[in-house]
Amino acid sequence: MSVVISGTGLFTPKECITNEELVESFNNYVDLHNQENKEDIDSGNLEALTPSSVEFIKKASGIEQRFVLDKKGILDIERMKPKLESRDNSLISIQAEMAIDASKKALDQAGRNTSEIDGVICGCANLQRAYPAVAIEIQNALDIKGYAYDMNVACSTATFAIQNAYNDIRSGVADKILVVNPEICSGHLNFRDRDAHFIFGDACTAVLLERESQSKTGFMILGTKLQTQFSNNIRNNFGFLNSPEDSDPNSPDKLFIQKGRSVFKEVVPMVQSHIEEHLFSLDIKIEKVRRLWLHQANLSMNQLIAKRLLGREPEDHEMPVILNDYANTSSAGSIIAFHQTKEDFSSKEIGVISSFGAGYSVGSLIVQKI
Ligand code: CO8
Repeated sequence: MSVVISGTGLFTPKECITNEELVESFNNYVDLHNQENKEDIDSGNLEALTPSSVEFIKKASGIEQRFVLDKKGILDIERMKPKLESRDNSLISIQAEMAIDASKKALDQAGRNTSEIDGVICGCANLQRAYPAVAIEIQNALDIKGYAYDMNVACSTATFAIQNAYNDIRSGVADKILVVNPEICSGHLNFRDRDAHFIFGDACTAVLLERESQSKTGFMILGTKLQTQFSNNIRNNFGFLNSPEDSDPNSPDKLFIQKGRSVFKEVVPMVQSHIEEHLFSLDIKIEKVRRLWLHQANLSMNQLIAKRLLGREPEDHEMPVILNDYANTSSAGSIIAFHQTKEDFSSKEIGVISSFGAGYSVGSLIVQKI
């Protein structure tokens, strides 16, 4: 018995920040900071901040813009973080709202009602609260019976969550499960950090999985494979022990920090061998793979992974890129690429969805159009 991805959905925030807008705001902040601290900088007590550049961002990452929940707060140099209204407990939370929108689209695509769903898994790099689970809130709002839970494997959460759903459906625990990835990356991005201020955007994806026997459309999952290996190179120390530890809640380590170069060097070979081993275990040659839907963090990284796998430069249609428009949306990235470019697949054609990121963590799904 196998499992099918019968529908996908995407929530994209209405507001968008171009590289030009982001760099203009960042450089205004740098000018102001350097003017205000001129004496200390001149006397050598403080290092001057260095401006960012549109050319660097495009060249180093491939990112051209990002969608965000709040543009004004991010670009305001007195604030440099999104301004989100606090909602009282009687109102739906922001992440649940994003996920409900994406879920309805996935259900529509699959031709399913919420009454047919047995469970919800909500996974993302940053959850807005510890409990009750955002997944249970989504389950409640959509009137879904069964069970729901949250999980976090940073950028790899979608593939890890899909493996959970896949195993539950195969074992008979459930027939149909919704996996949602509401990523508000702008909430934990340090917009004052020149090395990272351009990297992330916000979005939410939803994937509906169901028993193969019950779906006539979609993509059959031929296999799943997960891998983790500890690294401090992508880290965020925000957490519930910050207060008892008397740790400064505003210190930069409470936001996203990475050693981008090391991540690039270490993760590329990890992902390459991971996908090669996965395909080998299923006796599928790389020539049979029509498309690689890779995690959307860095364009050169994806080009290098695809080149090493294919043994040649990838064609654009073999490795879709959405990070130019969306930036890195953590676990949603590879699913956005899949969602946007899966429609031209013919029956029996094979593709690979692969996520990678903090942990380190790598996940892959080999899928075949029904
Ligand atoms: N403008 C101009 N110049 C800059 C800027 C800037 N904004 N930033 C850095 N530079 C300069 C540097 O100072 C350096 O100058 P010099 O050579 O004089 O020292 C030069 O540019 C080169 O800097 P880098 O070596 O850092 O630049 P790279 O070419 O390596 O590019 C990247 C940096 C884009 C970060 C690249 O290394 C990269 O993308 N690596 C892969 C990262 C990756 O895949 N990360 C995945 C993490 S995502 C994840 O797991 C999710 C975590 C949870 C999400 C939470 C949401 C917030």
